[in-house]
Amino acid sequence: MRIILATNNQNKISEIKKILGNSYNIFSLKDLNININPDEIGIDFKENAYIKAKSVYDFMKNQNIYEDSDIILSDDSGFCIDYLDGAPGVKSNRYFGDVTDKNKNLKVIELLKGVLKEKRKAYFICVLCVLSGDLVNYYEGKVYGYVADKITGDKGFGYDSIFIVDGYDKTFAELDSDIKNKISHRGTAFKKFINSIERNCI
Ligand code: ITT
Repeated sequence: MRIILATNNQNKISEIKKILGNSYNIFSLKDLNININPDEIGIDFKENAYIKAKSVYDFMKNQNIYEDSDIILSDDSGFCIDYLDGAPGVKSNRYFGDVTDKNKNLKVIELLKGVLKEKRKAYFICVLCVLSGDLVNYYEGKVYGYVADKITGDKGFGYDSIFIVDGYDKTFAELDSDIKNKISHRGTAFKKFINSIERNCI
């Protein structure tokens, strides 16, 4: 069984490989020479996750490289801030335009300038779409915390350096990757996925 990661985000690939460990046969799109970047036009995380997995599935079918036991796995994730009515949310990658992660984080800090801690609540969400032939399954994970008023830490990616996770007095970017993966939105969604595989539900 091959697990094909339907993502072009190298940071996600690294995290996913760490979470899944050595027990699975994992391929990136690059490994299979698949060069596609579908438009994420869905209205929510689930729709976008499906769009990404289905585009890779259709491409592989067309190229005759899809094997019956293949699992295509996509990850649609985002950062949702209460004070911004859930933004950047489903548009987390492009909400602030084509700018660096650092500039996205600075923009968030600016938008929340002067806002009290109680009103800075936020969460990360990850929705996995797992597609194998006609079977489609979804797994969701969330992690709660609040938005910091400055950038701290240099690990991780995206909004990690401004997200202080509940139960820790640290941003995700200050935590070692194994701790982040244990408690993160992605880690939780993958726990559910692994559970399904182990129960032979996929
Ligand atoms: P693919 O669609 O190719 O998978 P992407 O980066 O466009 O890559 P998304 O559409 O799911 O992926 O965008 C999610 C964005 O949310 C991502 O680019 C980060 O900015 C942010 N994000 C997701 N997971 C994160 C995490 O664990 N830590 C920090 N930021 C994260």
